[in-house]
Amino acid sequence: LPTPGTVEFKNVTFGYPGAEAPVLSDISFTAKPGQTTAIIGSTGAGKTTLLNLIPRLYDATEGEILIGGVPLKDLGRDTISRNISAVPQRPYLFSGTIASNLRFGAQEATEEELWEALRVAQAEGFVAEREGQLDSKISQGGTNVSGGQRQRLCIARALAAKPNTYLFDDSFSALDVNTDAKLRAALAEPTKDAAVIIVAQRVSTITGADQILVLDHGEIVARGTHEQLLETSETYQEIVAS
Ligand code: DCP
Ligand code: MG
Repeated sequence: LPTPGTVEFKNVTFGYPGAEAPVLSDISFTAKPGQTTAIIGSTGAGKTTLLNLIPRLYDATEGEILIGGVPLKDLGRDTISRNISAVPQRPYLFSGTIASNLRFGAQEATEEELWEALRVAQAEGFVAEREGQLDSKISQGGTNVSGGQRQRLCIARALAAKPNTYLFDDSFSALDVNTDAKLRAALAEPTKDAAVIIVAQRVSTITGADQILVLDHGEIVARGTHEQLLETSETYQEIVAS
């Protein structure tokens, strides 16, 4: 695999096809390997849209996104999907076993590696309790596991692929505060060389982030660490207070 995955947005503007106003305006930031970049902002601010541009679900209308210094459009779909694990806001499991769901994007992963990914994702316990364990069946859409379990299985799937860029879209908000904290602590080791971008609802999820981007109506209105933003950003103070 190429490039440690520095993700760089350079003056990115994006509007959905057919829409009048852009959803993202002039977005610039760098997410470095070994660091966590958090994105916070109210519903509809454009957080999911921003993340979705990275694996090229859509292409920027203006500006450029680079990974490891290479423009996305020169990287190729295969390289992009091998290097990026994205946990979507509504994570999806398909009909099959737990193992086959986890091996999506990590065909070679051994059972030991799958268990390790489950351990980090705080999903080891409930998988161990299921009859058949890794071979237990998941129904289409994952309707036979709870929402929080589905979310953790999708986090385990992302980890099993061992990418150099992780995108977590609101992946921790369905977890209780305790599990959220444990999971993020466990993530530190396996993601230590990766660029991690986290969209969060809860401020407590991201207080330790290396940089926080405050997104409002498609614009970055403030950026900094938690401590810096508490001093400089009214929008951030409002989010903290809410
Ligand atoms: N939008 C759109 N077409 C889509 C998806 C979104 O027109 N296929 C619009 C709806 C919002 C804006 O884009 O006005 C931003 O949507 P996002 O899903 O990116 O917003 P967030 O992820 O920030 O919102 P939430 O916190 O609710 O997930
Ligand atoms: Mg969203």
